[in-house]
Amino acid sequence: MRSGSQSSRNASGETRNTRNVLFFPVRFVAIAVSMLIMASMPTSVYAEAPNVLVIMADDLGYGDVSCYTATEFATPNIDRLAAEGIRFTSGYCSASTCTPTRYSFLTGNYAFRKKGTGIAAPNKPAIIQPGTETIASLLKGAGYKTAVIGKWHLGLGAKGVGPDWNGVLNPGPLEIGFDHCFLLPTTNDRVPQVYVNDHRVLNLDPKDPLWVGRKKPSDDHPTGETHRDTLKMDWSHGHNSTIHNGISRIGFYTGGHAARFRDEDLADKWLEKSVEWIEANKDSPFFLFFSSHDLHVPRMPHERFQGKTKLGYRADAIVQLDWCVGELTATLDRLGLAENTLVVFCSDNGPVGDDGYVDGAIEKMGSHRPAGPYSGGKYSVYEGGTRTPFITRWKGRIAPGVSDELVCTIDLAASVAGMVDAELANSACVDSFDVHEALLDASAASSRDHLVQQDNGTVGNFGLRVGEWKFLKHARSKANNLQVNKKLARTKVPKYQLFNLNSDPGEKTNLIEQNSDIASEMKSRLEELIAQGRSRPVPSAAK
Ligand code: NG6
Ligand code: CA
Repeated sequence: MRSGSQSSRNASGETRNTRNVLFFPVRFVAIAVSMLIMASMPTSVYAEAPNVLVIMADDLGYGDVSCYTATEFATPNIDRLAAEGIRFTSGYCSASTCTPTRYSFLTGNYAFRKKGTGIAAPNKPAIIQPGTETIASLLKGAGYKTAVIGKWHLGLGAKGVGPDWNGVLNPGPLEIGFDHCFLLPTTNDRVPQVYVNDHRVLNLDPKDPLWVGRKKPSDDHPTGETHRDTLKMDWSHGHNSTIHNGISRIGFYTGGHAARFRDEDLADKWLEKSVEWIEANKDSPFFLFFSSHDLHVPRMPHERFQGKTKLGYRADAIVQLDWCVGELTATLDRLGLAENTLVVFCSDNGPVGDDGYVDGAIEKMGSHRPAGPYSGGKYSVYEGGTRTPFITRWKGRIAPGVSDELVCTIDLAASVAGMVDAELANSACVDSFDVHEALLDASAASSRDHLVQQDNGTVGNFGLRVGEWKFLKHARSKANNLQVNKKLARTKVPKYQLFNLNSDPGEKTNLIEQNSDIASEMKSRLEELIAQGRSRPVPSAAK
């Protein structure tokens, strides 16, 4: 199987590389010959350079979809994806906040290795420097068309300068391997509420320039504090600065009125742009990073989804996300691409109840458990912070199943490189493991035997999972040990903890005293993984 797929990857790679450069007669012969070669191969083996569609949800927990543990509402489209593909029970993102997970998903490097990878502020310059190998640059190098549509939150603009909102927003995604981007540049709760199309803010009227800053621009500037009674959704903590669409945000901005979006329209816009881009690029291999803002606060789904569940806008936003997944897969079906597209569904961090707005998420939670059986959620290094829904589907190639193998969003870079046979330098994507065999086969073992989990930035809270064991190191005596159905609270935590995830998935019983040998071994391993600057082993021939 392995050697078969290896040679076919080479064959299909050559076919793709010749796609745009050959003149008609040569091209015709090349196509005819390659069709003959392909016809003689089993189809499942021929197509090892599929389109790649990564759908990343925002703040979606392990228990937030019905093919995992949700019972209070249904996510039929995500469930169908899982039923047609592989549902991973140990699928992770690498951090429990957005920016570090997205950084490591794209670069294949743990975010804790690089300063400045915590939750990015509105005027943050580009975090990933041009020249850095990313999942997008790897696939672009392999002949793919590449795009990111949706939430970015990885900074824009030059180091020490930041985004030039009225000019060219460079560097950004286009400088690290994407051919096209259509972005929510920061988060939906951070200013400004505008779209970025490639290098520019879309629909910006030069006569109404956009200003973004940390300080109130004038004494009479309306904010969530001064005009609280006008808000359509109140804030609970933070989020009390500039008001747009009846919702006050983090940070201040003025101008750019013609460019501003309505929160209710975001999901439709991501979809519209994605369908447009897929249609335009369906004849070449493509990589689309569909980066949904759902269900990040302010949770303000389109009117047609408001009230769809009994659980308020948090779950309504999940239903909206599920609808997007359905529309994306329907688009693949309509264009005949489902059997040539690997779809990966994942999340950027675990769930949170009240993340700064009064949207009833906690009050209406009822018996729903957003993190499923796990403790913690967004901001924490307990399993709930990073163990999230993780699904792969490739119709006709992946046999449906459930896998307990360890896989992480950070592995997607090396895995797609392995899948399409693109060369991955030892110095690139140093924490990304090629787990593509496990991603494509529920019975295959993952090449990843451990995973470091982090919270936000470089504070120093870590989790290390090895097999059934989970070791935690907390840098401070208090941490976000939140229960998702309660208000965010920092509680006292011991510096080190050890849990057996098989017998205690909820990480309730600290076994550090009883298993001091395992704990000290894992502590040394964690220190080593941090200190050695990489975790993917260098092949011995290259040492
Ligand atoms: C926090 C915000 C939270 C959210 C988070 C980033 C406050 C009080 N809290 O600082 O609302 O925006 O940053 O979320 O401002 S993430 O999913 O993009 O990482
Ligand atoms: Ca997030």
